Amino acid sequence: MTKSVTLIAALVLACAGAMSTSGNASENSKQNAVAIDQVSDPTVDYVLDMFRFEPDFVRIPVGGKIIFNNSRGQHTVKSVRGLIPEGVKSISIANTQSHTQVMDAPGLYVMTCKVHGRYGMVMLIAVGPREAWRNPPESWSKKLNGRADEKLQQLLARLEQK
Ligand SMILES: [Cu+2]
Repeated sequence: MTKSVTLIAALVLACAGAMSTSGNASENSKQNAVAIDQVSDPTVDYVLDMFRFEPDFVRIPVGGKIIFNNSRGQHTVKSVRGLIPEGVKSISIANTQSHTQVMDAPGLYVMTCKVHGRYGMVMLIAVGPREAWRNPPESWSKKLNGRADEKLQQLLARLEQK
């Protein structure tokens, strides 16, 4: 009796284990892929929100993926020269509903929309843990101007929060 109960329990556990393994796998791949939309919303009161990436600040692990959605019409995604880790190829996305970018190099990535960057359409991606960043903010020599800079400063303030 005890033996058969143990056996059944073992079988149930084995099944649950198999199920939770596959469940975790899909969850992990989801966590490692973050979708960022590009939004135009002329009804908002706050000027920096009119053209925006959503979300505009993302932390992902090294090797994580960003799915850039809605790079259409006037919206584009463009890495800012000097504000991505050294040695990383510049990122430029346009005329596509969805583009998946694997973020292999740890560091900070400032991205903008070529058309709306001057209205503050700027976003920040932090890849990997701070200790691993190749280009922490204190190493930056490049500055943005106007509303783009205003927005970037807000994003950097959020970077400081845990
Ligand atoms: Cu845009």
